[in-house]
Amino acid sequence: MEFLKRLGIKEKNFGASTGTKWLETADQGELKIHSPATGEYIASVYQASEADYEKVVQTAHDAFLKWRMIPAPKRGEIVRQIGNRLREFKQDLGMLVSYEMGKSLQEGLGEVQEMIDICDFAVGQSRQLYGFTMQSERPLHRMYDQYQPLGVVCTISAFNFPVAVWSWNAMLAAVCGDTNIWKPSSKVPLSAIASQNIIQQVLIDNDVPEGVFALIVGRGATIGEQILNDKRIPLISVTGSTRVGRHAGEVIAKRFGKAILELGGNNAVILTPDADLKITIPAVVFGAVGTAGQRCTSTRRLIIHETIYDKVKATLLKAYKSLKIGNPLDQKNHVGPLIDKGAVKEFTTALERVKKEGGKVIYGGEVLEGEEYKSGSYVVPALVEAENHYEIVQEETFAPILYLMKYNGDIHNAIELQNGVVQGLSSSIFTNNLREAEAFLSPEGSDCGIANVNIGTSGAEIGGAFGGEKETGGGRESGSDSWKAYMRRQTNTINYGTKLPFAQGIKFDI
Ligand code: UN1
Repeated sequence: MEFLKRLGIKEKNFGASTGTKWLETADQGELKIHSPATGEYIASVYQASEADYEKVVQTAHDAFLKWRMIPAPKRGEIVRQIGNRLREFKQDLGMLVSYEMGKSLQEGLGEVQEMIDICDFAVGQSRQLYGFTMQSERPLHRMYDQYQPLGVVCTISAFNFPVAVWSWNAMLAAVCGDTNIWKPSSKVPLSAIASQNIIQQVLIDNDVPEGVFALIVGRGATIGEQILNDKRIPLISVTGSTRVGRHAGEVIAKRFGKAILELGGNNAVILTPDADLKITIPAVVFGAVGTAGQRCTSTRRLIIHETIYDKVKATLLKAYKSLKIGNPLDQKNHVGPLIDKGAVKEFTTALERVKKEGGKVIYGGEVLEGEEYKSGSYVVPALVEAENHYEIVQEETFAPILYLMKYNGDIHNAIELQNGVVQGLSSSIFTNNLREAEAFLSPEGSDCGIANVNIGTSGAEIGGAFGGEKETGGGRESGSDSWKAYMRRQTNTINYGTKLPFAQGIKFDI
């Protein structure tokens, strides 16, 4: 396929790079990557060895010592050029993301657009990275805080966003003066290798120190554990399940490392009697079936006022019936495959469990068969009537299942249901009622990291801080002031007088 060639994907690819140099290990096993869209074999990736890991970390560390002394706007200039390269390759990389991961081409292109956007954002940020100036209580003293580069950062990304989440972390890290090691999901390493190939030319053209943008594809049980335990890596950003994140968080905390954890979500949309259904229905359907329900931000629960429940249910049923399921590269289709057969199993198991608990599957749930679906990863998105307290509803199932539930009375009852789960990533309300919207956004409103009004739970812009509360992990990445996590904060007090007054008026004469 031509686009694979243009992205530098060969039949067999190495899994570790220090920036422009690929490490040529070929004896640690090969990942054979098939497209969940068609079942076709795409290419293979050699997994990195522990020795490769050692080399990558050392190179990233050596690079940090140089990179941190390059003025931030000059580092921003590299990121600006990376953004331009990504613009050139948007179509090809978007296609690979869609082909390797299974999300629709529109969403694949959207993911690359997120990469471009975060590059632009990081370039602007590179001329800011502001600290405060404070007023000292002592005469002839000056006090301020400044942000210093932190060191080697590692981004462990998940299969569902094969490239964007890396760029949120790596581009900010780069302007902050850090170097970045990327450990992508072993389910989608080709998109990572292609991204590395795309940025490589910028690194060569600008003589960027080897190790500023590194990549390592390897086993979680070996390389992953090495990363978590490695004191040379002061910050690790982990996107994944709550189970994976809990373990990572514990290991990193033990060595006083910093962690950004983007873990599970169990995102709800509240529909009040004042919701404008014209915009609500497409938002809910996109939120629930986009990326085949495999976004952290996917809509999983719909909390509907009892007075509009039947109407919403009927409209949703109609919308679900019109969904076209099939090859995500074909733009007429709305829903692509799940990532693999394991995910299909989780989907069907969840539906079995909800039925046992008293839920009612009112649409979908089938695993599709036939030539178009021969990868075995296609399912019909499910609509299920359920209750919030069911065990399965309390869990995040990474698949297109939307649980419908009723609330009665006022908005506070809906908010209680929305907050009544252990996760806290994204939430939204559809209403034209100012009081309801403001209650939802108030201190007694949504307890999530993201709370939207008249917008779905997924599809956040990069300009906001992205992340969640409770078991979602508490980290923030991407926009707003998330950059601060990638820097070391330092308070400076300078005495430019001839006396030594102590703070708090303490007398100490010698
Ligand atoms: C994720 O699912 O891990 O808000 C990230 C969104 C995307 C990012 C999702 N911008 O849906």
